[in-house]
Amino acid sequence: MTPEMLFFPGFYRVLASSEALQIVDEGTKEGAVVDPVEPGKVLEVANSHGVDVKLVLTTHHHWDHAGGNDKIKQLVPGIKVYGGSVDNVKGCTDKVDNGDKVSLGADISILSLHTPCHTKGHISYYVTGREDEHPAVFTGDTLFIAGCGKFFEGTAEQMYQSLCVTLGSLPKPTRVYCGHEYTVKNLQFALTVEPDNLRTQQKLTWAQNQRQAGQPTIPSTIEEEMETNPFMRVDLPELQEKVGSKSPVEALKEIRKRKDNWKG
Ligand code: GBP
Ligand code: ZN
Repeated sequence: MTPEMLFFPGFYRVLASSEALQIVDEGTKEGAVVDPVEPGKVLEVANSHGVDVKLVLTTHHHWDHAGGNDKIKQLVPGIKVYGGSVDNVKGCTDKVDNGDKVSLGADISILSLHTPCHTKGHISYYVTGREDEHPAVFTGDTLFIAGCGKFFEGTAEQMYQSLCVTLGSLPKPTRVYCGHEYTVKNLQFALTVEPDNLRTQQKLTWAQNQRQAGQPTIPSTIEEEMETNPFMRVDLPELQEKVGSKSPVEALKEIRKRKDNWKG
């Protein structure tokens, strides 16, 4: 996929390519990269846009997210590499905890949100421009479009807190950038849980068209996820009922179990 300027002309923009997501402050051309697994390619894209990469935001310790950190440190001396304080992220220079803030360039603020369960120290990064405008969140393998990450290092209680409380409390228009393009499969699964959800049906048709045209289905928004992502809809009594559960956490556990066993 060729790099694309996805949105936010003005204070900042997000460059998305198959290699990494890049957040760029328009005023200073300073940039941050999220989970840069192939630093050579990432830096080539950054250079071609005149971007000076100052920092790395690592969502979690898995190699397909943190595996490029040592290399990018060699290529960009002095670069800061952020990662969750309890996640043991390769090459991490600056450990972050829930609520820690980092700034980038003139206008960008980055807030660390601890979103454990996929890994125990997983961090999602909430990014805003001047005056809290243009919110975006980089959710790694915690929140996928219409899905969520496997519970490798945590419980359904933790995933409920991460997805439905921490991420679910962000402003509705917040753009959601996740770590993998699983959208079509996730929406097909979502329809096994809620066959009559019109928004899910419509989004599946849209996502299939996007993929056929070689386009990404990312970003989504928190609002769209609340409408279509079964894992984020477990507060709804009708959804709990559909999966034979009596509480949000019990429903989340049941939906994850069904997804783990679903063959597609
Ligand atoms: C698919 O759909 O492509 N093969 C399947 C699933 C995130 S990557 C692949 C899969 O298991 N993906 C992981 C996940 O959480 N999926 C959600 C879901 O299936 O609903 N990873 O690469 C995964 O985290 C990894 C790396 C895992 C190192 C463990 C270690 Br250790
Ligand atoms: Zn992972």
